[in-house]
Parts: sequence; structure tokens; C-alpha cells
Amino acid sequence: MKNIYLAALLLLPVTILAQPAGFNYDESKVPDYELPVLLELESGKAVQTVEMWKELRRPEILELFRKHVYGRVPADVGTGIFSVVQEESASALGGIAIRRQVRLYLKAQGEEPFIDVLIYLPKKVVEASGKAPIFTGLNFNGNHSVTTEKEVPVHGKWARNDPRVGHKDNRANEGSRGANVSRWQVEMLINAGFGIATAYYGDIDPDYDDQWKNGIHSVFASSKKLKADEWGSIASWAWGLSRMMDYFEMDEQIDHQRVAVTGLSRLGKTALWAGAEDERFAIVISTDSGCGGAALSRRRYGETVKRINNVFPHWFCDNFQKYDDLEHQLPVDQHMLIALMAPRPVYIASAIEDVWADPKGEFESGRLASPVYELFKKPGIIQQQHPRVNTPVGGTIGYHMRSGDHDANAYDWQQYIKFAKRHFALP
Ligand code: GTR
Repeated sequence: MKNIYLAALLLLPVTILAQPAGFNYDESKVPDYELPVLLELESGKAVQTVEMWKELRRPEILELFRKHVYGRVPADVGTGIFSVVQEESASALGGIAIRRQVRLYLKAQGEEPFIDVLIYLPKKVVEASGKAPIFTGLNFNGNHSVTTEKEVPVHGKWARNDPRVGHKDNRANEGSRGANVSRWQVEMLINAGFGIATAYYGDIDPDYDDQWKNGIHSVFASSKKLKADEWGSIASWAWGLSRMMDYFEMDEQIDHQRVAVTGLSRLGKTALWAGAEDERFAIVISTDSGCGGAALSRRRYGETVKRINNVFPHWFCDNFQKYDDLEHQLPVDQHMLIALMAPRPVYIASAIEDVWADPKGEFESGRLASPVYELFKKPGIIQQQHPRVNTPVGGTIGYHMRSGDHDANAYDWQQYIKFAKRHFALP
């Protein structure tokens, strides 16, 4: 007992020091707040049935998020894709997987922009049932960072200068091959009977504020003068995930009705928005998505709306900046984003040392979204208390706070696999 207490004391200052200074990490300083009412129409009428939710309240909330937070896809954005298989192997990862690399051209065949999708499918499952369920998500450093297999090329596009993987001068290189294998756990997934389809987020929109001159935005006239309620990068990455879903529907070896979308951090925010905009994603999973993701904005714990808008002005629509330091005026909060997944299963993962992302605020969003699941007669998160570390909880809304810091690792994936098996009714 004493040792645990000591360990907790020793851990605390380290945790807090690792986070940006000048923000609140003290639960007792979380301001009092009142959340917008989830189950009430803008007209004031109570939402009491599944039909009212689906036909009236869900569209209202989706529209509020488009208008004030992520931005809507502009009207001139087309959704046609041309897919070309670039490379394939029936015997990847030492024989347990089928590997397929597919290029999705977003404008015209042979032209930029395109998304290179790396797919691994469990060979046994495809051989036995023709198709396999998959997880999908965007990656930060390129498809070659997810695997050590040399057939997966290093991309030649803009790269984040990440010293942890050795990217500099905004270019990727061979040195980052396999650098993020622990974040993706491809072999664990294949052995559990799941496939994985991932793509580099920079294929869709390079992650910097360039006034929409590159990536998907550059293709459409709307990018020359985006309106304040039109898409930022998160919405465009989510749109890219939907184009990947268009492809999954055409690939006979992918069970497109069993696709779980996931992502870490800004790409966890992206996975949530993709799941909200596109109900074809059957399960939605966010890892450490924090502010603008699963965490409640009104708690102002860790990262705040103002900070995220200042440092990443291109992530959200311009209207979101109106709420800098004025979270209480937002017509939505993030529990309403989680509710948009209903009745589909949604999983929220936090990490205890990742206080910047506000683990408790991420849990609260799930807890407060639960009444919508109850309308569908599905159990939401079930318990009221923020659970202890490494104790997964929940029903149709799953949650855990694992030990360690901001990342996705084997522990997270073990829980996602269990959750997906349970909800996809797989052995
Ligand atoms: C941080 C940002 C977070 C999170 C993270 C990431 O700098 O403040 O909201 O998105 O980046 O995506 O790695």
C-alpha cells in the first residue's frame, strides 16, 4: 500500500512536467459547466424515441458539428475514385497474410492527389470465408513505417519533421521503415483474424497551414476561398477515410460491413469525425484523441480550444475559432460527437500519463453519450466512475485508461480486438 502511494507521488510531477505549461491539470480547478442538452431538439421538444433521434436530433447535431467545429465538405467536392492495384502478394508476413497496395486516384487516373492504401488480410480467414473484417485508419509517417516489409515503398510526399522516426527537411526516408510497428500491431491483428488497411494522412492533406494550396483541397475551386463553415484538415482526412471505404466496398476480400475505423491523437479526432459523417464504419475507435476528439471542451483540462486553434489553425473550420476561451458558448460538446455513433459500438481509449488529452474528460464524453444508446436499448458505458488504470469497461461504448503515455500500443489493440470480436460476433 505504502509503495503504491510512493510510486504515485513520484509519478505525478513527472507526468505534469511532461505536458505544456500554463494549462490546467488540476481536477479541482475544472470550471463548473453546463452542457447542451443531448436529447432535446432545438425547438425544445424532448427526444424520446429512436425515430426522433435518427430523423431529427442526430441530423441537427451533425449539422452543428459541421458548422462550428470540423467544417462541411464543400459542394464542389466530387467523390469519384479510380483504384489501381500497385502490388500484391498472396504470401506476406511469412505466409500468414495477403498484402495488397492500392492507389486511389481522387481526381483522374495517373494524376495527383492519390491515396496509397496498404492492406494486409488474414489469409486463413479469406480462404475459409472469402472475406475478412478489417480495421482501418490513417498513419502519421507513411505506410512503410507500419511494417518492415521492403515491398512497401517510402512515400515521396511532404513529411512531418519527426526526430523520433528520423524525418527531416519534410522528407521521409528508409530509416523510418517499421518505426511505427508497435502502433499498428499488424501481426497481432492477422493472428486474431482481422485485416488492416492504412494510408498516410499526408496523401490527403499535408498537415500544415498552407491556405489549402496542396492535397485534396487544391483540386477544387472551393479551396481558393473556403467559407468559415467549410472543411479543415481533420474533415478532409475523414473524407479520405470515406474514399477508402468506397474502395473496401469494391474489394471482395474485405468484409465492408465489418470495418472498424481507428486513429491516434489528431487521427483519433479524424476517426471520430469519419464515424460521425459516414455510418458505413461499423465500429469507431479513438486512441488518446483529446481536445476536439473525445474530451469534453468545457472542462478546459489540459489542451483548450484556444490552444488547439492557435497551434493548428488548419485542423478545424474557421468558425471554431469563435470559441477560443468561450467553450461554454459552443452549441455542442464532444459527448454529442460520441452520441453520433449510436447505435454502433464506439471505443474510447485514454492513457494515464497523457493528461494533455484529459483522460477523465474522454471518459465523461462516453458516459454522457450513453442515454442515446439506451434509446436503442443498448448499454452505453454502464458505470458512472472513471475506472482505474488498465481496467477496460463498458458495453456498446467501451473505455479504458491504460498505463503509460500518449501512443497506441499492444495493450490498446488487445482491447480493440476483444471489443470488435464481441460486437462483430466473431469467435
Ligand atoms: C498535439 C495536439 C493534440 C494531439 C497531438 C497529436 O500537439 O495538441 O491535440 O492531436 O498533437 O496529434 O499528436
